[in-house]
Formats: sequence, C-alpha cells, structure tokens
Amino acid sequence: MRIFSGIQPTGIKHLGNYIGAIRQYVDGQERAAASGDDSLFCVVDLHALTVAYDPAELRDRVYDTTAILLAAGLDPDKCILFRQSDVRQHSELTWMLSAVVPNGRLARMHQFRDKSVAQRDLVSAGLLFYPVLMAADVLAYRADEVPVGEDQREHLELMRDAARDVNKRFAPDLGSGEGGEGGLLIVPEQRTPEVGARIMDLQEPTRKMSTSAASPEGTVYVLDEGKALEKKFKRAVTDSDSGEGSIRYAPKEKPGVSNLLEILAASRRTSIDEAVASLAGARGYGDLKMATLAAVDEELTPIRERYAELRPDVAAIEEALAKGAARASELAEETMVDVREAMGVGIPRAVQAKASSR
Ligand code: AQP
Repeated sequence: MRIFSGIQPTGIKHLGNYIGAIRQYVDGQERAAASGDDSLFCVVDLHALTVAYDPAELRDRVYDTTAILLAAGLDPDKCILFRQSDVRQHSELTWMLSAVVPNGRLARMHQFRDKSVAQRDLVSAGLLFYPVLMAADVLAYRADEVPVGEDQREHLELMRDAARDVNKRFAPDLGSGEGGEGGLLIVPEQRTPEVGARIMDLQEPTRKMSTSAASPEGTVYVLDEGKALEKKFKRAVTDSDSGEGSIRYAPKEKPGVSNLLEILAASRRTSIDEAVASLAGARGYGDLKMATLAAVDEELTPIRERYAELRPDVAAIEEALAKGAARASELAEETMVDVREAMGVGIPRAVQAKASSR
C-alpha cells in the first residue's frame, strides 16, 4: 500500500487542511509502514507558481509548511517527506501526461474556472496545467492511495483517467493498473476522512474553509491560540433555533451547527453521533461552541509547541527535505524509465543496456 499526497506551501495551514489532509498523512505514514511500503508527502512548490507569488516568500512558506507537517507527526525516518521541485521527474511526467489529457477538460475544471476569475492580471498556462502536474505527482510513484480532502475529487478523477489512458494507449499488455494490479501506471484511490472531509468557513458555513478565499474570522489556523482562537469559535455563525433538538447534524438545514459538530467530532476522533450525544445537556449553542473550541485547542496545542521548536532550524528542515528528495527521485525514476520506454522517448532500453555492458 503506497501512499502519496501533496500540500501547497501556503505557510501556516488552516484547520480544514489539518483535519482533511495532514492528520490523514500521519495515519498513512503508519499504515504504509505496516504494509511494508513507502508513504510520500510532498510540499508542492511548483504548484504555487500558478498564481501570483513572491519568490523569497515562497521559500519561507515551504519551511513553514514543512515545519507544520513535522510538528503534526510526520517523521522523516518513517516516511519520505520532500519538496516537489527537488525531484525533476514530476515536471517531466507532467509533459508526458499532456499527451493524453484533453485541453477542454482542463478548461472546465472548477478550480481553474474559480481561480482564473479571481486573477487580476495574468491567468497563467500553469493554472490550467495544475491538475496535470498534480496527476504527475502521484502517478510518478505508482501510489495506490491519495489522502486528501473532499474538494480534490475532480482532480483525482482526472488523474485516474490520465493513468488509464496512458496504460491503454502505450502499454495495453501490462494491465489496466486498476486496484493496484499491473499497469504501466497505477490508477490511485482517493482517501478522505470519514469525519471532516470538508470543513466549512466559520463565518460562511456554506463555503469551505479555504486559503485563497480566507475570511479573517471564519478561517482557523493551526497556530491560532488564546483569545484569537476563542473569538473565532465564539463568533461562529449558527442559526436562530433554540431549545431541545437544536444541536443536531443536518448540513443543508443547519450548516453552521453541523460544521461545528463535525469539527468537534473530528478533533475528539469520535463519530458525529457521539459528539451530538455528548451535548445532550447543553444549554444552547454557546456550549457547543465552547466544547468545540476546547477540543480544537487540545488537538492543536502540542502541534503549536512543536512547531515553535522546529521552525527556527532551517538547516534541519533542509536536511530532512534533501533526504526525502534523494529517495523520492529513486522511486520516481523507476517509473519514468518504464514510461519513457513505453512512450518512445529517450534512449531505447536495449541501446542503453548494450552501452552499459560495453
Ligand atoms: N476545508 C477543507 N476541509 C477539508 N480538507 C481541506 N483541504 C483544503 N481545504 C479543506 C485539503 O487540504 C489539502 C491541502 O490543500 P492545498 O495543498 O490545496 O492547500 P491550500 O491551497 O492551502 O488549500 P485550500 O485551503 O483548499 O486552498 P484554496 O481554497 O485556496 O484552494 C488538500 O488535500 C485539500 O483537499
């Protein structure tokens, strides 16, 4: 069971990123190790070039995000943690996959449409190509599973189709790649958490908690603490119901309350039913907010403390990333040797073998 996921270097990640993705990485690191395979986690700095950015700031944000991942429990001795741009095969495979990915499909992707509307100056070709780079990230390692939040469904579907199309067109004899069996490329499965796959903004609970569309009081960051954290939960939007039965999980009818219940359950690692039951004696939404605040604070406090220790040591972060990149490059090259051969690119394997036997 090989696991891969990537995360953008947007610095201090928010609670949605943490519950939807980062916590699954830590779990994935253990599951992959138990199965005798690798887990790979990548800080995707090349993806960050698809919108306006500042080069010096980007490097700092890579360190912030890497330190958050380490503080949350990723261990470079157990998993492969690296920076995307350090492994050149991601860019190479992106171009190779462009041979099978239809341009029209890229232009219809929700993220491309949303983000291109939000761009003031340039809508870069990179923004259109973002899903192809993401497909290459995963397919380069023949990963079986991709832990991500619910919002990545469309990207995962494109990635799965790209793997199927490459297999069918260039290596039909090797198998379909479905279900982890055979195939030039593996068709990976999306893995989302049972609770917390889509954490919503606390101020606008019908919209997902987001980085690019962050709201000052609706977005909770992993490093938020004390009064700032308390204020966000106390001001969380709920509804005007009151009395018995008002604290219940009904996302369409009661988005604010349901989001708080989901955050509460995810933070306590219980089911939503258990979270609701624990509030049976609550006097109102104030109790729900305070319970959720306490659970989130308990979950995030050790991460904040560890982050404060790790983040200043840039040399140690670079060392961890370099170690991961060296191993990731080896694994990606194993795939690329086969992909180049199948797609008719580069030195044919037979010629290469003859040259090295001389
Ligand atoms: N609200 C969310 N709930 C659950 N999971 C979420 N993810 C993102 N938002 C939520 C998951 O976090 C991972 C990292 O996402 P990313 O690398 O795209 O980082 P980001 O750009 O900081 O994430 P955002 O917040 O999603 O940015 P916008 O909204 O600007 O695009 C992914 O696995 C994602 O599913």
